[in-house]
Amino acid sequence: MHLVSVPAEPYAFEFYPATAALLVIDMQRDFVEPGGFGAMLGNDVTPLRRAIAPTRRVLDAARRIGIMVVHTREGHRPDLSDLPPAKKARGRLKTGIGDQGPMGRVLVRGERGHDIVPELAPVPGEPVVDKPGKGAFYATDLETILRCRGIKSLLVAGVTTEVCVHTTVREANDRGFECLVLEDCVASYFPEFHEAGIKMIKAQGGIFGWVSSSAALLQALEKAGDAGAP
Ligand code: TIU
Repeated sequence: MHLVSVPAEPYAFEFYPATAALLVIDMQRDFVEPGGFGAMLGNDVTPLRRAIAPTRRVLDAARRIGIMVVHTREGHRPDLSDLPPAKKARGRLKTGIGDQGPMGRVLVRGERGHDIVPELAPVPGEPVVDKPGKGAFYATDLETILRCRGIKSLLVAGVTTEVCVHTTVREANDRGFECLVLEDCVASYFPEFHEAGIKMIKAQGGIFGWVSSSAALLQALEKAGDAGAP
């Protein structure tokens, strides 16, 4: 099993494919397509869609090499019993979480809007973690799933940079996982938040993670000869 070394900031990110997982965060229609939750918050979804293609390239490589892939989805039970009243009330939205929107009930499990975009759809064997909050470790079995596979390193893609990606990477870092955030595979509705969010991760010696790109990761995997194949 070969060590993969990815040029990254603040310094090279090193991992073994057998103990790494690609974590694809909340690439759901509700965030990246018009008419979903993101749009209802007043956002233009276009910047988020730019993360789809590079994430797909990384996903293809992970599947080929045998790197574990885990998907997350933000959303709630149809009876909304796991929706905190404070989250429901937030934003004073005309159409909010649980209400009927153009893609079904907003951020509700089983609805069209809640599902992952077809380009990045999970395949059998890839765990999908449904989460009621912004962080993927809060009120989920993600940590158990990762520990059972001996995962130590996380390659992170998804949306949005400063909300669910940041919260999840912070949670992961506190639990001892090393996180490489792929700058072009994460996105925000706000370019300035994306930029600042990325800077925060890698500042202070990589205070809670590393930052690189999909191209750098793919090249490093190639250089290692896709050597982590189990
Ligand atoms: N609004 C926003 O930027 N994000 C979220 O509400 N959820 C996620 O980031 N997934």
